[in-house]
Amino acid sequence: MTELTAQWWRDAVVYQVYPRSFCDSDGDGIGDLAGIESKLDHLQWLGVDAVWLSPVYRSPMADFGYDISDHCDVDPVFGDLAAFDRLVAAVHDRDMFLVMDYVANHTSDQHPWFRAALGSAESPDRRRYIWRDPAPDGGPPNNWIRAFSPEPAWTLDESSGQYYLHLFLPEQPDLNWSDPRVRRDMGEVLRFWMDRGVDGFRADVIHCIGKPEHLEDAPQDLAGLPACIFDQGPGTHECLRELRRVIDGDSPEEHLFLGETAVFDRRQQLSYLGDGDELHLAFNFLAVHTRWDAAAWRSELAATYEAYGELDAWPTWVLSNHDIPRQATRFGSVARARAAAVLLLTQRGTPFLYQGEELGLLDAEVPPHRQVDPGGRDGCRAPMPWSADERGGWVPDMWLPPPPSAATVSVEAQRGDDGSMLAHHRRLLELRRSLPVLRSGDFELLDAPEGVLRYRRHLPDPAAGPHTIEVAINFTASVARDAVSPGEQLAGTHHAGGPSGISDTLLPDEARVVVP
Ligand code: TEU
Repeated sequence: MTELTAQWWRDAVVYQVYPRSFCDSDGDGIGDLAGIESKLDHLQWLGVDAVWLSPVYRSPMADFGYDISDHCDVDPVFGDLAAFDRLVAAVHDRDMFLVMDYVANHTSDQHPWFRAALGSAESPDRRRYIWRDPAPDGGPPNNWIRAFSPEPAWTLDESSGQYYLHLFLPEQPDLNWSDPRVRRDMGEVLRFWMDRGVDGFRADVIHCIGKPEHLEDAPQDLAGLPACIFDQGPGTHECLRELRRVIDGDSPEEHLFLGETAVFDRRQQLSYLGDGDELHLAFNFLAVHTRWDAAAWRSELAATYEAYGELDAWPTWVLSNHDIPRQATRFGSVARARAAAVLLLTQRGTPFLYQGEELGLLDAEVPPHRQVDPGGRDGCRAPMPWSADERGGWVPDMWLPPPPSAATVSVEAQRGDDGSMLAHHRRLLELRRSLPVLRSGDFELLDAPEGVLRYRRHLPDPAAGPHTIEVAINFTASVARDAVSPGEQLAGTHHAGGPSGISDTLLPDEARVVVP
């Protein structure tokens, strides 16, 4: 049974499960909670410490679960509350933590709150959402654009003659967090799931929840961009402090409050940590959008560690999720993704892995007649291949087509192969778990030849293991000399480990972790 320990996330690697695509236990072509439970032994074998579940709440699935119609129930496609309770217990039995998605910015348009709000400007439920009269020309109240397509973030409710705000789909109306009932009820949602045993929340687009009272037009330089990236001002911070108090409850620092701060301004990202009284962790999406280039990563790492260091804050590292092309696809090769795993898992901060990343999955090519996501993100959501057949063990009418080459890029094909991407991840996770210097040591960039990123992790007084570790990554397709200190190799893309790393040369796409 998991002992709740203060700030457990500082020592953890978190694995994101996208439940629809993880494992299907009942053969309906859609993954479910019992399927996830059946694969926990595998995740434990892999060596992750926590599982973050994308939404499993009751939902009409206009945005595949990010449109919630009941915050206190599980959608039947995934199972039921009893299956959820079994999953929590099974995760804890394996000494892992369970983090749940928390979608606070909006609900489904099928949520009873929104059904009650519709139609009557008099209903007290009306104020749970954001309504405005039309502009003088009858059009939307301001120039905000919604996510996924360049259309207004407003939809007219014909019966009342007012528009409601939705930063995402029209089926995802934005909640009004200045309404005390929204704050109270959404706090209760957190308590409901903490009472069921969850260890924390990944809060969806949480930077959006406060809204300025006067929803003015976006300035010209932001006007074409989706409004979900805007800084919504002080209202959000006040809400975050309130939510943090709920999450802390009587046992502060035991439940994680992680924000999907999908913004591209570092200061804005850090602002959601408050004075240590808002989010515990904020996703760093600047790293997600850093291209595969040594100089680009050098400056991203330097800027992140400097900014977080000044605040004594704990960074996060993530390379992929269910919204963006996978890194094997994005960076152009599995060999690069293999080096990227070394980069990700040797940082100071909490790393996140997205299901399938450990196999080096590529995005599926989804033909137009199979596309289902209104945001065009089907490719990275293709079902996880477990067995070495063309559908990765899924039934023929799986909800999305499989990723390419399931026969070789599957758990079954890779588990017994010491040279596989899966084995590579397992070794890196084991190394991180066994070496305090990799988890909490300082970070320092070292000089390196062009195209190579080289850094050192150092722990003045480690509880166990070496004090200093060096990591070197060759981002290029050429051999790089004088690129890494000779020394004992602990892990790497090309050699599993052992006393092989005596040369200072890196092969193309090679990454090495050594004791210099
Ligand atoms: O994503 C928020 C978000 O802003 C993006 O990452 C989004 O997918 C991108 O702008 C698309 O172009 C979160 C969830 O991760 C995503 O799956 C949901 O669709 C979205 O919120 C709405 O809940």
